[in-house]
Amino acid sequence: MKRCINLAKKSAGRVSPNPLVGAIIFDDDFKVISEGRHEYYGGNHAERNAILTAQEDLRGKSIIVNLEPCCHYGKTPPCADLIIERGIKRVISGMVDPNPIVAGKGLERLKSAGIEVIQGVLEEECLELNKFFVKNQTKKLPYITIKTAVTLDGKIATRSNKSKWITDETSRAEVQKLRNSYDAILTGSGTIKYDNPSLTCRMKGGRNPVRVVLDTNLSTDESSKVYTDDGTRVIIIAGEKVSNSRIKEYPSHIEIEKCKLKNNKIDISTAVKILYEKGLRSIMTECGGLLNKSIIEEKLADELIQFIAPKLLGDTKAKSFAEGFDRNEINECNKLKIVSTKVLKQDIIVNSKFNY
Ligand code: AOF
Ligand code: ZN
Repeated sequence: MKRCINLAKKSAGRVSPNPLVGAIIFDDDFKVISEGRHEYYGGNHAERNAILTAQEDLRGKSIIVNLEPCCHYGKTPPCADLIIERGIKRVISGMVDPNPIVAGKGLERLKSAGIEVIQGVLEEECLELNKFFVKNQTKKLPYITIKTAVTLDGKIATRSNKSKWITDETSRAEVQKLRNSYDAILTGSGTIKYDNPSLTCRMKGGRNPVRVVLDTNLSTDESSKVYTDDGTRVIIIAGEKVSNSRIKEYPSHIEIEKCKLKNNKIDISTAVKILYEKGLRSIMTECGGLLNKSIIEEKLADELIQFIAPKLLGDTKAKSFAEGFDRNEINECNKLKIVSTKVLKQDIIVNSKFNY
């Protein structure tokens, strides 16, 4: 199953809104006969690819797949039927498909055909692999990760908004990998003005994420790097009151959506729903503390990834990655669960999940 998960990961950033799936066919001596993965949206499912690449008769063989085989006619016919047709005798599945049109029915069909089914192998790892898909299917919302580069005292910038460079080049290379796997990067107008980031993916073989800027009053400069037309989608979510003449001043490849306001700022819950409807199923923020705070306050954030540098700013006016809460008691804190830590060259990555 670990091999299956690693195989599936090779398609990171390529299959959205579909899940990451790998499948391996093997015989009773655990000799691998073939493997396949879902490579791109609309393409063959992993099981079909594994079955089609096999050079031998599959009767009596086993297939292991990190997601329950499907039983529906979508872009391709049901994988469960193909598995039955080829005489495979055993299916090992990592997790039940949260998609309501499958949801256990794929495994049921296999069992009714007399196939041995083992379900739930490395289930936790499989759920983590497809965390975006699970959130989308169960909540009809994008999976949202807050990404930060902070000092040991949790600061992302000085009082004059200088943030280059808190973390080192090893951390920044990791960020490139993340950009490759999320559908979109979300930022705010302040970050565009102070940092002028490009938010592209410079990883070898990577692909650019969609860039999304929340800009209530359309105050960002049209020539900002984030608005460069490099063939990837760029979206601005603006306040409902912006004028059409101001909209026309932006380059024509930019999609500008008007959004309802809350306390004179973009209503983040509505903005996130707009982005989901535009097909964005996983979003990573690279922004200032006020936008992150709104996302946390509205219980929209799923995960926090902190790149922590061994530096101390120690200035009360320095900027935090989440700020603006009015809290007097420790029990008002947001509670998270740390899921992993990793030491890089000098910096560390702390990965936590929100627990509302
Ligand atoms: C995939 N790849 O390897 C498996 C999937 O739109 P379709 O026809 O490709 O169907 C997508 C659904 O198929 C998806 O939501 C999931 O429930 C199921 N399994 N999907 O994209 C795969 N095995
Ligand atoms: Zn399928």
